[in-house]
Amino acid sequence: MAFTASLKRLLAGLLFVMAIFLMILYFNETRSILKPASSFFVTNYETRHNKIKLVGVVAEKMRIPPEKTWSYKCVNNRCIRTHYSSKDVKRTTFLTCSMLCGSQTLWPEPTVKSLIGTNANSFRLADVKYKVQTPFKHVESLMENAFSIFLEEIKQIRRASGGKEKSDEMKSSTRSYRESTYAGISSSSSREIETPAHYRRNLTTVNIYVHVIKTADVHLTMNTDECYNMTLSNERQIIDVRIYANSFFGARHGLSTLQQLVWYDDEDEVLKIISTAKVEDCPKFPYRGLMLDTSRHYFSVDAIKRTLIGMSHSKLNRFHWHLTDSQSFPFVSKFYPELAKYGAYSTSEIYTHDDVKDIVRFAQVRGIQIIPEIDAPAHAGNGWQWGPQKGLGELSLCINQQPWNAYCGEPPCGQLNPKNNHTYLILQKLYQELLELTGPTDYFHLGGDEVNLECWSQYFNDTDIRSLWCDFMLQAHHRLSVANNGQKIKMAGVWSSGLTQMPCLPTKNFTVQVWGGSQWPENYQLLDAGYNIIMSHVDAWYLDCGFGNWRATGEAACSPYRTWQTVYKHKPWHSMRLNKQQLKQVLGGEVCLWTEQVDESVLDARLWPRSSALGERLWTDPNDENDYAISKETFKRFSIFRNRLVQLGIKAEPIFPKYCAQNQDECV
Ligand SMILES: *[C@@H]1O[C@H](CO)[C@@H](O)[C@H](O)[C@H]1NC(C)=O
Ligand SMILES: *[C@@H]1O[C@H](CO)[C@@H](O)[C@H](O)[C@H]1NC(C)=O
Ligand SMILES: *[C@@H]1O[C@H](CO)[C@@H](O)[C@H](O)[C@H]1NC(C)=O
Ligand SMILES: *[C@@H]1O[C@H](CO)[C@@H](O)[C@H](O)[C@H]1NC(C)=O
Ligand SMILES: CC(=O)N[C@H]1CO[C@H](CO)[C@@H](O)[C@@H]1O
Repeated sequence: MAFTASLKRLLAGLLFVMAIFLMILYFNETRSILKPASSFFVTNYETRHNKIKLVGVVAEKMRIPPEKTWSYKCVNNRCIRTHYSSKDVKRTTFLTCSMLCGSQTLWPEPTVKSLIGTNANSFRLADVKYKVQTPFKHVESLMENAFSIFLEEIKQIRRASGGKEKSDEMKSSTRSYRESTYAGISSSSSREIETPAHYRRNLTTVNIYVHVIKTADVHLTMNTDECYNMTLSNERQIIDVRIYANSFFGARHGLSTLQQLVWYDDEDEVLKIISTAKVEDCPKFPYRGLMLDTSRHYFSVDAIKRTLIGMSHSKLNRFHWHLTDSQSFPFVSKFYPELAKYGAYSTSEIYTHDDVKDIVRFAQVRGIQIIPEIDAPAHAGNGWQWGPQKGLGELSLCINQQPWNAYCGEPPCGQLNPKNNHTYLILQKLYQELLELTGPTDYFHLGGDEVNLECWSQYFNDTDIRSLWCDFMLQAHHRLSVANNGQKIKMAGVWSSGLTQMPCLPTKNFTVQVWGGSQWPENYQLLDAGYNIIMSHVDAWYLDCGFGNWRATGEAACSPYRTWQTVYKHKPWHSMRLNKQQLKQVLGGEVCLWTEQVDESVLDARLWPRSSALGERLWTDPNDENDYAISKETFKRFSIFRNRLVQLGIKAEPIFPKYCAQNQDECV
């Protein structure tokens, strides 16, 4: 009794505190609804050539506590956790052990060759020198920006591990110091107390030379050469890093690999880098995508940037931005602002031209192309209501019509009017401004999925309603060329559907993003018809699945949850036994995050680290000997990579208990 009474009092107290907290939140919220940037801090870079804002977005309070109670020992290529008691021997941190003991830790694993040394040097950021050698000015300035990001992220990693900005300066206090260059770390020899001057002598200068040789192109295409090779060599107190690539994109991948050879040692309070390495690396697939739906829920520019940061480290290179759908229309068109006015969830849940430009530049310097999609003709309702008022007729039909399940796949309904010429003009203008914002491309997504014939047949009595879809897609495709200054865009993307089985879209001009099951016959049918395809199989690469049914009717078609192992092990080109020609038609794959049940508060956890599993599947396409098990070595690398994402401010899901992260191989 007494217990429940005090419990009640405690609960009442808690409720009161929460109420106050919520009130404070509310008042803060009402003041700055637009960009909830208060929890983020923002760093700007300025380049020599022009002022570009390359905002680094990192969660401020992301801290990984140093594990002062444990030291790690390399035994038989495994790091063994031991209790740390002796205060006169320095502890070996988990990362320092893991980076130098056993198999290398790069994610995604390099494809051609990777020899990673097992020695490390300590360095200060101030002693990192950088030189880019390229005849191309644009490449040079982008590489410089990429390098600034490299430095800034290393600072962030240090900060997240409890290191201070100051530690880049020389320490003034005398401190115990263990050898910074490890010659096999299983020895636990310690050194005497050393002076700061001595400490300085043991720091290495890191010279990074980047050579971009062949192409001036700074816009990603399906043919971009993303290969690079990299060597790290160590002579005395100098480490020379040489990165060779044919394009900016290859060189940037090299820099991102290099970053994975750097870590912060929270015992020595110093940054460390592997001292010797040789890497040759080339992606297996040119299209390595991640799709985010910003219509079911809105995501802030900061949240999208965080997503791009995760992608850049996972070597994913296409951000497919499912910008609009029938639920909302957040894009503010210069030509037709009515679309957002009638279609956005609120006046702050919008993307302006400046927002898109900001995101495009943020992505480009991270090696990522932005591929916007205005889904059409289906999945277009809210935002398109104003036609009749402006004398343009019905632009979209069945908007919000009930019962929804008669007229669309999910509420609310809406499907563009295929017989209104104004509808096409609006699309053309939207394509035009999006192309201006995202830059030259050889691939543009037209949507095209899940047309509901019942919706249209209420209005039209054509003998074959399906041909309305063909005509619509061909007209949209024509308008795309007009929007692109009359220049044809090599490939237009459409989602697969029953309609892509009709041979009406020319196979040379359309690429089909296959989202049906990996066993569905459409996979073969589309390949045999001659289409290039991008795979987004619902049974492996849909990240929104497994969170139950969000509506009263209709089955939870999408369950269960796709684990990172499912994402990783999905290798359809293998299970489908594709021949050489068919394999050539597979441009790559894409994870999709539909956001009926996702908003910013859970975004990171839905995407990461599962999307990174796709990163390795498409970059490396590792040949697992055993189809059923994922190797211990993969678990180790993935766990370390996931922790890197956390250090960078991404709230990635853990893949197992922390005990298993600390005790390599013991849980798998
Ligand atoms: C590494 O890049 C350089 C410069 O392109 C090239 O000469 C060399 O052949 C490359 N090495 C390999 C193994 O590809
Ligand atoms: C539709 O509009 C385009 C310009 O956007 C025009 O060239 C074309 O003639 C129009 N077609 C019809 C049938 O009105
Ligand atoms: C249906 O077709 C008939 C001619 O076959 C035409 O007179 C009528 O206007 C059409 N109705 C609609 C809704 O298009
Ligand atoms: C379709 O592709 C072919 C071959 O690349 C090209 O010649 C043709 O112009 C394209 N058509 C359109 C409408 O883009
Ligand atoms: C590990 C390492 O390089 N330690 C060196 C630190 O500096 C002293 C003095 O220069 C050398 O004797 C150590 O070998």
